[in-house]
Amino acid sequence: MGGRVGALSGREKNPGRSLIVPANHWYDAAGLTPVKLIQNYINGKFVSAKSRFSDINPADGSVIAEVTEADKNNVDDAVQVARGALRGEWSRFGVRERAALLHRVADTIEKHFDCFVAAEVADTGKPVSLAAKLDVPRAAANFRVFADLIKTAGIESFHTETPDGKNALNYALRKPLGVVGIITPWNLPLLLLTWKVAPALACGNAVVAKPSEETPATATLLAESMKEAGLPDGVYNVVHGFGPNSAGEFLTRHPDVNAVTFTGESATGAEIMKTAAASVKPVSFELGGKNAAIVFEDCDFEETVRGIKDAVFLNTGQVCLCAERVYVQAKIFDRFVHALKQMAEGLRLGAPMENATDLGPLISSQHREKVLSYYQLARDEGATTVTGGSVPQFGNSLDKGFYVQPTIYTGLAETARCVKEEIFGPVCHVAPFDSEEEAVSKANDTKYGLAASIWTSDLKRGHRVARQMNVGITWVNCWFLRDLRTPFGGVGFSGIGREGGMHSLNFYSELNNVCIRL
Ligand code: NAD
Ligand code: 6OH
Repeated sequence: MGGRVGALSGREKNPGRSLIVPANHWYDAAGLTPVKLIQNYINGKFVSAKSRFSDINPADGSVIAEVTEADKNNVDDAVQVARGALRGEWSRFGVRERAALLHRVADTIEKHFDCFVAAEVADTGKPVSLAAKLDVPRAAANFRVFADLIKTAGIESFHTETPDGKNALNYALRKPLGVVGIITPWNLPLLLLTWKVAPALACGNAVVAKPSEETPATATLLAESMKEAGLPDGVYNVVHGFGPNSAGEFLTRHPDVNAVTFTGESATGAEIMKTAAASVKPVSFELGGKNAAIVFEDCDFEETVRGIKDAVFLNTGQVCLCAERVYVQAKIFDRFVHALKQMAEGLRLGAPMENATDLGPLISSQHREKVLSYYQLARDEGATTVTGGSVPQFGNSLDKGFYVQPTIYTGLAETARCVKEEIFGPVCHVAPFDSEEEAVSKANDTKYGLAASIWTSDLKRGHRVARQMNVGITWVNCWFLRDLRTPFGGVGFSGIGREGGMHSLNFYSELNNVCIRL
């Protein structure tokens, strides 16, 4: 990698900032003419395909690049080379070598930090400050954490004494699953991809990744990091395309893919489960949410308002963990709504590459239609609009982007669709409650169960309420504060299984128990 000021669209709008864009797939052989072509990566090489689709910059609707859509043969090639790689040089990498390699991948991500940030910002429209603070550092951290963990992960062992007097030693061997299919969404593209790639490689698997069609760039850049770090060809492969009848389905249906790990919408998870069922593949699913925040009257008010502002609006509300339902104890309800409204109105919507920007656009025109249809529905369902509810006007090229106003509603019934369905935008409904019991009951009244946050100065209450939350992750007086060793996942429609720390290592490996008669 290396390169020069390049083809990413943020550049034109922000001439002051130099973006380093890698040569390989962004430029032709002379390294000068932008080819703006993002290709599949199979067996250590960039591979083209006949069918193409456009990678759109959500900040102004411009085309960033053309992307080659993998056909069935490309996906099959990727799976077969991954299978082959499992038998080759990669199989001779011991734990220490794999860990060292993962650290080198993290090093290359850090070395090409600006490049990854620029690519992520261009694809997603997220503010450069967020990509630089969250997405790219977390990608490097994902590799480092699993590099360190695999080195120290113990194996289960038991000294066995049977009732009839036999003695044995049992111990479990950790082996790779084989070829892992990885399907990821567009909201935190590199973060969520590496959250799966890193433990999969730590366990010795080979992977075929299918990033979202909306955000193909950083998965492709990662291929270059893998190469630079010395990963044998065929161990990390990328196929681009869509879901049904495209690369996503071809990958999940493929009989030689041993497991599927997926992050995305619950309905997509259900489809993938059906497809993967034919060959009895293990699945790990991180799906949608309709997360609640519960704000008690004894909370640290200022800190809580700031925390809820992040929980609702970070990444333009496009984080699976975002709070779309905020329950506030009646005594502080009016004051809280007013303070959150001021916070929302203080958020600076703008060009993603500007350092001062707090909120970028939504990912696509189609997603904006969805979010705006919920804004309309909220009004139809009788909501009071505290702030927002519409599309901002900039008077420049950003008007062609997919922006919406940060929005707060009150006054909806708990049965309203806007209180029940995941919107995935910068929007929340704030409702009052009287008792702790009522808040818990309302928060848990959902088919989802990903995350919850509880805001209180009473630590006993924090523990008590956390225990009653029907979710995979509960935060007390914080939100999205991550320790990568902890179990991460959801209940109900929010997912199957847990990833994080040993939970990831256990999903990405087969345990083979050995019993030795003593
Ligand atoms: P999505 O489900 O539409 O797409 C995710 C990925 O699945 C994409 O790569 C897509 O091409 C692929 N895909 C779609 N249909 C497929 C099929 N039939 N077979 C195989 N692959 C298929 O999700 P999205 O719109 O990209 O992301 C937003 C959703 O993801 C939200 O619901 C959000 O809550 C969820 N999400 C969950 C988490 C979590 O950790 N729980 C994290 C991020 C996003
Ligand atoms: C969803 O949009 C965010 C998921 C976050 C993680 O998977 C993580 O590991 O922090």
